[in-house]
Amino acid sequence: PPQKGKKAVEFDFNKYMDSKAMTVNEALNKAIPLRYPQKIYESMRYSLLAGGKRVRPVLCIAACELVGGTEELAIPTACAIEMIHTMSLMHDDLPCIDNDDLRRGKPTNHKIFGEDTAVTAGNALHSYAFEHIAVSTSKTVGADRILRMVSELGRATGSEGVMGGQMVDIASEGDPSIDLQTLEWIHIHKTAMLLECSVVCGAIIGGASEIVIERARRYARCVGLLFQVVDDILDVTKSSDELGKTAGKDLISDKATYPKLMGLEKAKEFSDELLNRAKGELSCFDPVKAAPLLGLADYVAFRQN
Ligand code: GRG
Repeated sequence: PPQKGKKAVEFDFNKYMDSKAMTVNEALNKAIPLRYPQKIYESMRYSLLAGGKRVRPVLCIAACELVGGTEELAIPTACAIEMIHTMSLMHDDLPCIDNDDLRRGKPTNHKIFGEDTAVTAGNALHSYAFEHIAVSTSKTVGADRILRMVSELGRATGSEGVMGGQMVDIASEGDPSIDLQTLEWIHIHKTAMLLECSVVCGAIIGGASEIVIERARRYARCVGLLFQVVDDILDVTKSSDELGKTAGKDLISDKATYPKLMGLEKAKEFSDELLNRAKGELSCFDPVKAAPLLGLADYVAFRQN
């Protein structure tokens, strides 16, 4: 309920999310058309256009709009981030890593196109993402902002970010002694940094001041970690619902998760705390302008998949 003296902000989050996701899907479809050599583009488009919640590009657009920029300005960067996210999923699904058969409800990329093509098409998506930012935003913003975004994105996805997180995750697989600190390090690097980068790039391209960029970063850091804590909680609660039992599969499997290391109740308390901290970072903004990012934090916290 709204606090006394504060007017409730009317905001249809689902409508916002659907319409932004549709815009992103159209832009992604246009960004990578089918051409020669056909197979690499088919493979890139197969995973890129296979659905997905589009949380990262929508965060990027919402952050840009929060600081006074437009959707149009943020779209190429938002799409580039989704390209990198998609390639990380394609590579994560490979037999040498997670060996998954299904992704976004469809057979994984290597199941359709073969491992050789899935690796190559993933690499192509990674390179193209940077080209897309440089080429498509150079018409609308100055080189200083592009340079900053490219360096944020490179750091967030390289060995100091997602790839570093992936390495520690691989190294600690099946390790029964993994502690909460290591688990958090993995999650921050493997998952939270790209979500954080989405918001930070949105703020940069929208022309935010340093102070606002750092505030957006702190909001996004909480949302990023929240994303993974909720993922871990869902793994437990979803599987217990499916099994009709009280203990879900990830309380008994080898995988280290928040519920496993701190207990389900404490993990839920931690997710509430992260949600409050994320929202607290936005309290200095006009609530109407902050409504999409506040809604996105709730969406991440209360999602069911
Ligand atoms: C170069 C970025 C990069 C990575 C290569 C394979 C690898 C190294 C990293 C793995 C990264 C990974 C799979 C992280 C998990 C992130 C995560 C929580 C994915 C699920 O995200 P959702 O729920 O998925 O947003 P949708 O399908 O909705 O987009």
